[in-house]
Amino acid sequence: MLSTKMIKSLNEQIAMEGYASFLYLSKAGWFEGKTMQGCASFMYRQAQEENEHMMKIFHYLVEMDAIPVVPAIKQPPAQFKDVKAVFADTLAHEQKVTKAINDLVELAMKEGDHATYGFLQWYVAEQREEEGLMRSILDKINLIGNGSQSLYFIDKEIESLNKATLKAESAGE
Ligand code: OFO
Repeated sequence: MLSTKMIKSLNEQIAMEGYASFLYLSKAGWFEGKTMQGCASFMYRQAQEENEHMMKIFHYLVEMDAIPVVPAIKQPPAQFKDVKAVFADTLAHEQKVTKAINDLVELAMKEGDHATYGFLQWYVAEQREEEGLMRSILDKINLIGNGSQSLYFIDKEIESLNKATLKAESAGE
């Protein structure tokens, strides 16, 4: 049985994952406006993933006989300074989510809640992966440059990265 505090915290995490999904969606829209289809596809896929992360917690709460709360929709920003700023913001946001997951893990340990502790390990690995991915994209942007002549090449890089991720996902990696 989950504690009241754990149910509240997991519901807050549902809201955070839902917001992350919307934030990625907003970035997809921004890239569409710049006709950077590779980056837009990357952001759409991330938005979908975050939605799945949200649903995973939703179903976990149901499984544990607790009530999941559908969060209110908080509006993400729709405008971004430039391509590098979009990915820098993405990394910063993923770091914020990692901190929230770590806090949840600590709560589970404190409460001796082994079921939730085990459940959260998937999120720990996922956040490590996502932070690494965003960091490598920022490194690439730093190499290629962030000026208008570089946008085509950044878009192609992200497009191939996105295709590789999709391929790995369909292979179940
Ligand atoms: Fe939900 O994985 Fe990132 O935020």
